[in-house]
Amino acid sequence: MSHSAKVPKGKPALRVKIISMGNAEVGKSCIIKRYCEKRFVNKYLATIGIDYGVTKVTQKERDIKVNIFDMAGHHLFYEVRNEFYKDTQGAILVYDVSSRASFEALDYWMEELSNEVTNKSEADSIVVCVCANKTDLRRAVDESEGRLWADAHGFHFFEMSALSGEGVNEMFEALFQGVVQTCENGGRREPITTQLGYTKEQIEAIQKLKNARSDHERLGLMPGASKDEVNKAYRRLAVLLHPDKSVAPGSEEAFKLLVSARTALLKRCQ
Ligand SMILES: Nc1nc2c(ncn2[C@@H]2O[C@H](COP(=O)(O)OP(=O)(O)O)[C@@H](O)[C@H]2O)c(=O)[nH]1
Ligand SMILES: [Mg+2]
Repeated sequence: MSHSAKVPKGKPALRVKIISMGNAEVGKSCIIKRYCEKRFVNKYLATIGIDYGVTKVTQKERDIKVNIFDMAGHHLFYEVRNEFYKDTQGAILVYDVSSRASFEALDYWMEELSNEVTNKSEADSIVVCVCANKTDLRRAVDESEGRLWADAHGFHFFEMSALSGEGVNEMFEALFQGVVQTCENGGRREPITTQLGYTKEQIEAIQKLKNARSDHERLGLMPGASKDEVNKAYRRLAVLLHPDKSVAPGSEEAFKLLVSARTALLKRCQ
């Protein structure tokens, strides 16, 4: 963002198109305003159609003119929205960590995106940053779940709060860097290599152990399950989640829940 950086000859200012996606009220407009104005605008004006903003940044000594199209999340505005997917280079795909539904809607948004761009190679060239917003609120979605989803799609992942400002700049930096890189690659997106070291199966097992309302449910058993069934279910989960083997966040806590559920169920089998 320095003004002194001269644009090297042969590298004209880049024009970049960024769009926002995600359910209504997840904080898309606030994230953009936070970045563009460096402050949090605590006013809620349901975006009608599209808001449009321009900002300038410098990335690798190259001036970039960023055009940000802030989309409305309501399905109602689909007719307005669909025009604007064309020629997109970067997207922020936002959900609210306090709303499970907004996280579950990410698949819908990806589908809409791939339906609206001309072809798959255009969709694959878009640099996407998944934004887990409102980390200042009580969580309904763990960081590990969000990371896993982003990782499976080859997207960047950032947790943030537009309210405190935490994480917002880092996300935009990565987004612009990714877009410039993609332009320099002739439109091919750099693959993101992450090594999470854990699987969807592990994260789902942890969530189930944490959220289940009974010990039977924790082990995935019907009431009245036999001793053998309890032990079998226990072993399957223990292999998945043993803290010595699993690096999935929450494994230790989940393993403790597993052990105590098994103990309680075996007592009832006597
Ligand atoms: N607590 C909290 N509230 C937020 C945050 N970001 C946005 N909001 C609030 O969420 C509501 C929706 O924000 P907005 O940016 O309009 O969402 P959009 O519909 O996705 O553009 C507003 O009431 C904001 O004040 C955040 O990080 N934390
Ligand atoms: Mg908005």
